[in-house]
Amino acid sequence: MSAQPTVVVTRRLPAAVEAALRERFDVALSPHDAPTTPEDLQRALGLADGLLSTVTDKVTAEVLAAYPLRTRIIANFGVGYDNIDLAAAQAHDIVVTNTPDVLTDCTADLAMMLVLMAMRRAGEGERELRSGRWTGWRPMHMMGQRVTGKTLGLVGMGRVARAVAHRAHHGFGMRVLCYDPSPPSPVELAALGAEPRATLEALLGESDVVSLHCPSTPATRGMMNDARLAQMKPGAFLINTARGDVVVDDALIAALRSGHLAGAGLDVYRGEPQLERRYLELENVVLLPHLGSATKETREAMGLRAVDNLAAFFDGRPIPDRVA
Ligand code: 8YV
Repeated sequence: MSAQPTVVVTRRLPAAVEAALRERFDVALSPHDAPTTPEDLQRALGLADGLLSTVTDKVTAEVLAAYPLRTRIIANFGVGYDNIDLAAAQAHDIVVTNTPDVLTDCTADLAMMLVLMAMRRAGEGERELRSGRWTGWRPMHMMGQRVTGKTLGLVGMGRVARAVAHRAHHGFGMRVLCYDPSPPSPVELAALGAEPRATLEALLGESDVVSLHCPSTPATRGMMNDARLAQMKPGAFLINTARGDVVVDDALIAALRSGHLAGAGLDVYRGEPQLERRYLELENVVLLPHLGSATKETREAMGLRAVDNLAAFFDGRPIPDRVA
């Protein structure tokens, strides 16, 4: 019997996922569950047939220039794969996969939660209560903004955005607009109650709350800059569950400080886990630590999906979630 393929797993994963990996592969599980260094990754790429990576592993062109390079597949745990230089992976004949679908609902739930938390000032309220500053009910205490009937603008209309549209329109009575260079079909949009806008500018100018659902690409990095934030309605909110580098922090902080924007809800940051410290001083920002897909069910499903991708590759079957 031929030896099983070797797979290096960079982080600890739910028990069922680690068990499935052990069953199929000669697996090196993460010993200390810490983000990898470039050297860790190069060592893994030189030793293993497959790598199971996450958002905290930066698989850059420099990392992939490692010699010798044994790895033939990188199964990324997550729908986003901007942590991997796809062109460099392709140049080295390395297959890259992601884990779509299984995290759609939970990420959409979290985006909706940030809409609600930001508009209803939930973080601010909890901080007041926990710090003992709450003096009791009063008619004008911490008045937020009504969500029902407001206009939600979705930037990007992929799986997660569509799930947010469904929740916002059918669950919260919101009007939903969307902007995507390749939008879903009119029939699909109608079912979600979403109206397309031809330009990002049009969407920004009409939305009470804008939620970002685009990947981080050269075209979207820095997209929400001073000019784009200025195009948002005065008193609007910005929600980001996509990637931190889509937003220019200086621009967002200025818009929040000046009062042009009423608030923001952020789950992702440029240079995670570092974040722009000035956000911490702003009461009108809800800050979460990249929890979009963080439910037991979803993290297990993401892991098993990565295992399926690895297994299909090594079995020579069609690879379900190949992105490169
Ligand atoms: C993951 C995410 O937690 O899937 C994504 O793109 O941002 C998150 O759901 C993260 O990528 C884990 O690697």
